[in-house]
Amino acid sequence: PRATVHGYPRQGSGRELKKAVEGYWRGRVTADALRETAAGLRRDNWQQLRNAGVREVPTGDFSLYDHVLDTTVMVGAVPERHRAAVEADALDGYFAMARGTQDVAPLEMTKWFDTNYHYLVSELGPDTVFAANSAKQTGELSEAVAQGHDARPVLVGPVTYLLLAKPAPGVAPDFEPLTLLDRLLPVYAEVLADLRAAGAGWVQLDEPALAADRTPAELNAAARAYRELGGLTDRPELLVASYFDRLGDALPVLAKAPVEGLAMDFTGPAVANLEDLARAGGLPGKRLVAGVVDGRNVWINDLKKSLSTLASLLGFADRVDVAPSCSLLHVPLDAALERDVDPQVARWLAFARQKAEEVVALATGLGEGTDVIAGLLHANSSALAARSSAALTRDPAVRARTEAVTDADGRRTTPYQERAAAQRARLKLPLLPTTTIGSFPQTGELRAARADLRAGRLDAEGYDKRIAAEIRDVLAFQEEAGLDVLVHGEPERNDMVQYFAERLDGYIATQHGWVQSYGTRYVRPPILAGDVSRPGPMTVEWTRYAQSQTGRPVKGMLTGPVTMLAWSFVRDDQPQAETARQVALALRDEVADLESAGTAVIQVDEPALRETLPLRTESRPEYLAWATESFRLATGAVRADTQIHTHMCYAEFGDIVSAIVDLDADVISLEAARSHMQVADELATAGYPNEVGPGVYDIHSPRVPDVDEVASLLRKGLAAIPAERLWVNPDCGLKTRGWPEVREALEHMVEAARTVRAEAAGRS
Ligand code: THG
Ligand code: ZN
Repeated sequence: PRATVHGYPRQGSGRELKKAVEGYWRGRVTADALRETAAGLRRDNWQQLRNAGVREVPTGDFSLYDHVLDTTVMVGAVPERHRAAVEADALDGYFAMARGTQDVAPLEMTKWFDTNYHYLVSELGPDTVFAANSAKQTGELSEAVAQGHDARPVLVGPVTYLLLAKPAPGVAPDFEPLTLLDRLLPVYAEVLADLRAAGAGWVQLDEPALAADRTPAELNAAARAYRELGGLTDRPELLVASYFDRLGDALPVLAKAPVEGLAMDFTGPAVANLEDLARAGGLPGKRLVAGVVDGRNVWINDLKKSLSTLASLLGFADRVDVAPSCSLLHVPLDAALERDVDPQVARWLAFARQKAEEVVALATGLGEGTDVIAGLLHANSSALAARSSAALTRDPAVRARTEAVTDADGRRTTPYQERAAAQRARLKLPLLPTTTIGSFPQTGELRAARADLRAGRLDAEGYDKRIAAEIRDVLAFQEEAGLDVLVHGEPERNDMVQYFAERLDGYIATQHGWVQSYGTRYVRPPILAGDVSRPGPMTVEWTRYAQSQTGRPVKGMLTGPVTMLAWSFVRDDQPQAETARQVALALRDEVADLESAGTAVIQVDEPALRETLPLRTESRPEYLAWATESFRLATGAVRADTQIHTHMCYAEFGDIVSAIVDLDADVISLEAARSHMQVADELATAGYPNEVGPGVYDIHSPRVPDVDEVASLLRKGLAAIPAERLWVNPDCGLKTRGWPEVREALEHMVEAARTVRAEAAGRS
């Protein structure tokens, strides 16, 4: 058996790729220098894999921005509006599609399945003409071959590519890109022929979309696609890869297809693939690349368990090779770079480099017998045993508390109607109250102050003075602008998850654990390593300070349990529901402390609630149950006259409306400006009983809306939601915006609220 991987982190150990690309954008790095950096990173990655013992390396998985955008270029589906830029200069045109220019909007960005990676959505229509452009794929393959590697190009498969696309602007919204399959397949055929000519023995076609719920028509399309590609004569051997969940109904389709191999995921919910394979009669005559090492978490593999999975797979295919479940793009590069992680925990960690070593060990054990890897197996079992018995992972106090949780703990004792009356009496807000989501612009000065604090150039006292001054400025502006419920602006927070992770026991931080979020933007997700508890208040002091500076209510701002899990690496040794409950109880204590400190309005944000929704509908009810339970557990203990807010960053929440109702927050703010208040209609139709703040201006754009524009959105909102339950707020936090535009936009928002408030009062 061979060890291989589907893809590897692109950024380099010092995020060299980010620096080179951003340098190129600023005109400080030439195109040649950028290409040289990129080639060097690919060379290092292949060498690193080869050194680990991987004998078949991936190519084409590298990207200057996004591999789905690379696929759009490969099939010639450049949108009309970007064509001039691409023709003038391929590289600048590529970045124009990714980021837009002064004149043209970029492609839309969205999440790659249920990961935290974002891809650029291609825009297709009935007039789309595809044309093959294999240069990037053949070029990278040739590099690897020239460097002496046995390489396997990896492409986004045609079915997944079309299923992830959307109708181009101006095209009927019900246009289905999948109808373009017959036009797209000849382009893939040409790319496959080019890759064969460039020396490819195998090509991998990634079809993760087939691991989600698919209609019979979509499955038929997949069958047709692989019948046609498999039927080509001038082509390399084909490996169709799926990951993130079981193949389900797509398994018999691919098993029957005339392709030489399948790569399948056997981790997490996708372990069901094992039974499904048995039921389908295996993959006779095919190569199976078994994804037994979880490619999405940071924990060492249970090698013995994987070996036994592999052993049972041996009977199912002609040849079984070993791989991570998916591309290693989703994990940081190298755990060995972490010098500050507790050595006990360090033994439990496997990032991309360590996962490559794990698949090599498994392939060796499978092929040559476990004796050959006895030392590794022993070290592995002892690390796993240490992890499961460590005090960090088993805190009796935390366990006792989660076990004692009852359903009643997660329910406000008073129904919404009565709470609303109590809150009205306490807060004395006008009709259509105005507020913001929480963060205000994070200026360069603030970031510099934080860097100075870390570097020891600024002491804690000096830093706190800077933060306090910023809070006073932010409050003064809000009072002047006439906002009703104020925020302190979160100047003390680097990131809404990291800030809390640093203040909770059970979480650990990394120094170099960067993972690509989109383009040149990376996150360093904290790691949920142990049982979670709160050593002390996390936000009370700054919230109390802010409240002491104004007579108007200041919101307490927290990150909800689902988001605290979704933007971290979670434990794989207990159900997520248990981890969520631990985080929820820690937040519950914070909520109680804020309430005792006099905070009348507390917002618990859950931007990740919708995006974490499982791909398969069969898994959704269980997820939504723990997601909503943990939110209610965090917020359920407050008094009737304490107002709980939540915020979510998206307009498409159709799948989770009933979960939103179930949160029983007093007020929810949502994105709506870009969808023209459709959200308000949808919530009204669903019978949403509590208060809503559909965002009246799009913070994702620097454009300042004028008063009339906001007022007309508000009137639209009023058509769906009664004035007593409608709030006025922007779409999202203001952290990424500049002060001048924020000032003007909020002034316009308040004026629009006043106008429409007067109209509403006149009517009643
Ligand atoms: N926090 C965390 N995870 C997230 C988001 C977040 N995941 C989803 C979404 N928001 C991702 N969005 C972004 C937006 C900006 C950046 C990264 C992800 C970003 N990163 C800096 C960079 O790459 O230069 C690094 C930031 C840092 O120094 O920590 O700008 O809000 N946890
Ligand atoms: Zn938001």
